[in-house]
Amino acid sequence: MVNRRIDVPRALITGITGQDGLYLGELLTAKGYEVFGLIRGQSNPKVAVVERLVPGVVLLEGDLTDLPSLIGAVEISQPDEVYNLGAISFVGLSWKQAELTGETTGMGVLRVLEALRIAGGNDMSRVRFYQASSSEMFGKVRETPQRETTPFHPRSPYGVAKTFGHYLTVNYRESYGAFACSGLLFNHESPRRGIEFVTRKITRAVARISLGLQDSLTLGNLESRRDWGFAGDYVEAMWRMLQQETPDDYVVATGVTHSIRELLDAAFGRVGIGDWSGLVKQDPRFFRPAEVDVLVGDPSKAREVLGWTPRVGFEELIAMMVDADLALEAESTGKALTIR
Ligand code: NDP
Ligand code: GDR
Repeated sequence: MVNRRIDVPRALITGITGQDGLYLGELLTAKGYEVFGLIRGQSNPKVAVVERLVPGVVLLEGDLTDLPSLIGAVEISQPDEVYNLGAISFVGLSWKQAELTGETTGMGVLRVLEALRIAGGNDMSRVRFYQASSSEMFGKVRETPQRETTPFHPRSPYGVAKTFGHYLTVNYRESYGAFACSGLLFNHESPRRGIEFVTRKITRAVARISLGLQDSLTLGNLESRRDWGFAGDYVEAMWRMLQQETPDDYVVATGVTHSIRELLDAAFGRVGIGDWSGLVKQDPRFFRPAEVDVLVGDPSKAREVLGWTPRVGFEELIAMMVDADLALEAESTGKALTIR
């Protein structure tokens, strides 16, 4: 039984154990929210991390593939705001587990929206909803930079599932008057990024190579370009979307694009290695069946309407990640890695 506080706003976050969930939980706690987080599995090892970083968080058991558990989470938390961050979020995995990606990343959005509709007795006007949409929906881009009106052409099962979730969010806004917003967020990173993603894979390897713990790094396509920002900045944009008078969709990006090669320059440069060519290998198993070659977002609308601008630039972001991995590797050599 949860003893609800009645004097503060309440937020329910799916995906609270992920990179963005942790930053958002911290942000909302600092703003005085009572934070509820959906947690999945029989014994989720990330519970301790969430409870340490988001003090006072109330964790509710549930899964995006299980509608009754979502209805239960909504009924218990009675949220003012719901942030749907939960997903299979790794694009590479989405080809290998396409059905699960569809169920979680796509149908999961439907289930959260239905949980809100059912728990609200068909009244969706009271709760504000944020959907974590993605620049991967642009895929094979037809306009540069990408903005809210740019047509979608997703290139992976993940991108297709996110596109379903995006249109569903728009549809529930139009069908039921839901205060539902879709954030079209470009890549955002941090020391809390999962090690499967290319930024963290590189910064971790650079730290380990410079400490003599690893000889080389194996990657896939070095030519693709992404618009990389700092996750701590991006969760602020999510919150701002739900504080507006009317719901809408926003691109959140830095407006600057870099290649994987430039990422390697920045990361190896941080530890004083100028020529990394002998340290980086390529392997076909890290190439994707269909690639998104170049992404760069136009954040004008977020800047003008939300008053949002990114604070951390590319070089600073990569330096922050390399430094954090150096500290982590030095501290935990020989032990299992932990999320900070
Ligand atoms: P992470 O991969 O770090 O976190 C994903 C979260 O989803 C985890 O908390 C995970 O829980 C949870 N999850 C996975 N499957 C389920 C399920 N079946 N039921 C409930 N929860 C589940 O992602 P990020 O924090 O980086 O991203 C947050 C969201 O934003 C995602 O939806 C992602 O697709 C989207 N996005 C991310 C961008 C980025 O650059 N980071 C850019 C644009 C969109 P567990 O820990 O238990 O596995
Ligand atoms: P992305 O991020 O697919 O953009 O999705 P990721 O870091 O996985 O890939 C970025 C680019 O790097 C290339 N690449 C490699 N990628 C990985 N992971 N591992 C490698 O070894 C490697 N070598 C080259 C990829 O081909 C790609 O071009 C992220 C996720 O957070 C999504 O959930 C989110 O929606 C989008 O960002 C915006």
